[in-house]
Amino acid sequence: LTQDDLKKIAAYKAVEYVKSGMVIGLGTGSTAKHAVARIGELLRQGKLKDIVGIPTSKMTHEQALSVGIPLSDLDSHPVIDIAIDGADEVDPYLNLVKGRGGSLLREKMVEGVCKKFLVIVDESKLVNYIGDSGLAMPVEVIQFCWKFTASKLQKLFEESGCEAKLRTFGEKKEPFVTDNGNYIIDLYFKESIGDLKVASDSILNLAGVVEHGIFLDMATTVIIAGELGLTVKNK
Ligand code: DER
Repeated sequence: LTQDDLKKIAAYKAVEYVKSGMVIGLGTGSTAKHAVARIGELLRQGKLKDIVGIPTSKMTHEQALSVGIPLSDLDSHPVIDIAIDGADEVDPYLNLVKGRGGSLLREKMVEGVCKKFLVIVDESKLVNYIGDSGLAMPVEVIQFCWKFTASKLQKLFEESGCEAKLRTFGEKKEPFVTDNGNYIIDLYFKESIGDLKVASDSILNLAGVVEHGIFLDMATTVIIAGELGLTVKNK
């Protein structure tokens, strides 16, 4: 089984929780993409009816339109039945790192108001503690004086050997701009950042910060697809 097969298996399992008439938060990334496609397929087959999708990015908005999912937004649907989304890291307490695809702000807004937040991952996303993967922990910041904000973030976690980098893309290393017109500062840690609530609050305390990619105590169910099969962990 390829990693994408595993992502698809987890995504299809999550869509089994979707019932006709529900308002569904549609996640972003290569795993959530399979869930969006599957919902569209079930709508076309008439196996699902009266679904309203709330996309978490422009990319997901486009994909959902292309597979025929009727869309709306949080202004019209401030409460969501189920959100389905991937994650970059999942710790044993079901805390997450998200945002390596750059959609963390809209994801956190949508997934923060849903009755059930189903996280779909392949087993490579499981970590012992947040930041353990050595991969980026994203922070969405305003563009104004981003260097100042980046240096504040780096200083905040200097005991954890933090390195703060502006996310860029392409040949010319252009700054990545989110759907919301902001920049992303990726934080890389050498050691654990300790208490996640303290870390989260201290990041959000910085005026130039919009949101960060630690999703604390938000997942209600994590669906993990591994070589040996599916595992469903509930909060
Ligand atoms: O960027 C994001 O928040 C994505 O949802 C990410 O957390 C998971 O993306 P993937 O399914 O492509 O690994």
